[in-house]
Amino acid sequence: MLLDRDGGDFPSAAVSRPDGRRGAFRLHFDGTRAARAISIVIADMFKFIHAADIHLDSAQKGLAAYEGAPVEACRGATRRAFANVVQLAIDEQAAFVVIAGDLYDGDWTDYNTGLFLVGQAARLRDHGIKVYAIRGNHDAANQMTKDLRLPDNVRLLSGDQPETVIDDELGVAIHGQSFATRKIVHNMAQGYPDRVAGCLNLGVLHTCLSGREGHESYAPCSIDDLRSRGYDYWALGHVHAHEILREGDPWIVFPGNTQGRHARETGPKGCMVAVVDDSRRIRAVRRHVVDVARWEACEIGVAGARDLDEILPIVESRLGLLLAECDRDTMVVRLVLRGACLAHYDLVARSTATLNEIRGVAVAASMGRIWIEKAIVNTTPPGASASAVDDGAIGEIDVFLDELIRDPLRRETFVDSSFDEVRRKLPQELAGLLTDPERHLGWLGQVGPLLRARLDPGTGRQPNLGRNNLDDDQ
Ligand SMILES: [Mn+2]
Repeated sequence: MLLDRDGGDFPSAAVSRPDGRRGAFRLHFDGTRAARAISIVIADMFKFIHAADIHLDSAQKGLAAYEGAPVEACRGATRRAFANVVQLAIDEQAAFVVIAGDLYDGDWTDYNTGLFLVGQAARLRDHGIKVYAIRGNHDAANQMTKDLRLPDNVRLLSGDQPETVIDDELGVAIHGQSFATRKIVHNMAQGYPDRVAGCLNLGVLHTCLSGREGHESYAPCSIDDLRSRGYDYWALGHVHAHEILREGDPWIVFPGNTQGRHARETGPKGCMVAVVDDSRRIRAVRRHVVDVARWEACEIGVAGARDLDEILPIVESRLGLLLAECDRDTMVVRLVLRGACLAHYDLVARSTATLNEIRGVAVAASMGRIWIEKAIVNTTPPGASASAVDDGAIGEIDVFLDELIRDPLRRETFVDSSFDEVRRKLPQELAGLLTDPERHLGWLGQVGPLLRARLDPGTGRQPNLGRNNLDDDQ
């Protein structure tokens, strides 16, 4: 049996007791006696896992459109990340797993999603591990047209009203409520039941709290609402970025999602392991990383670079650093180039070639582990306001573009009127692309250099004129 040091002088280890309860024993050495007496102290303790936003079978957005993208490596990433959660629960001998909503990305396209979950739940059941789950906005009851019976170790909490499940054996009360419909805008936490005396009290809730950036107002509530319930740990879901809002009295935790799904869900993704001591108090909470394909954003300064040849080695060394820090099999990187440089004109005018040169460097430097999802060119011409010296027609255009870039209101009015006719002719799903302000900024940033490259012989460059480069990158 493996013994590990438990922060003190005595080795200890988790054990399964004959009565099925989990505990820990510590060996106490009495050094004063010639023959050392060893006593074994059994202390009740258990662990639980808190995960949320698994989004089973969610697509990895922004990959499929490109030949050579690691679509295969990323397909099934959400499944493998969840299998890692299950394996973690088994390795940690957890008593139960809490899933705080959005287990599914939405309605299943077929039964395979559900069958996968049945298989994983059965793995947990075979190790005596229970699952307590609620539905979130993505897998709200009214969103799901298909269903499967789950193994009996899984308890899905009601969407009709908040309910409490008590595990007498462990002395745990789990309070929670599923989303019955996708859009729940009232404060759910206020209706949660009172704490159960003598138990460890867990609240499971899918919420945006009081509005997190980029999230709509789902079941909003305040930290005070949560504290007022008197629970020990709030297992939250919905916000995909990991955040610990309180470290005790009570613990309030967003584990974040288990697998990033697009370029804005960057960095390590995982779940929480909580250790509960023999007096039903949470002794420790730690995070465990489970994602399999890592999304990263990487800004690279290329100020002063004269051409792409000078930029590629800079990119290569930065990607080398990223690679050294990441132990996942696949990384998907959105790259942003910044800085005033002569290379700017070429980068913008030949954006497709630039992107693919950079992809080539990434693939070569990483043995195929890194895929560049996008290379966004946010460079500027050399000399901060070089355009100001140009008082001809191009100079006027530069000034106008500059104003649009600086003034959001004017920009939106301009874009609205310019795109009005195009928008009416486009199918709705494409027309939506024209309303994204970030996209507008990106386009405007490219217009000046493109015009300059095409019209101004002073730049000495003749980019290929037959291609429309405006929609390449943004
Ligand atoms: Mn979610």
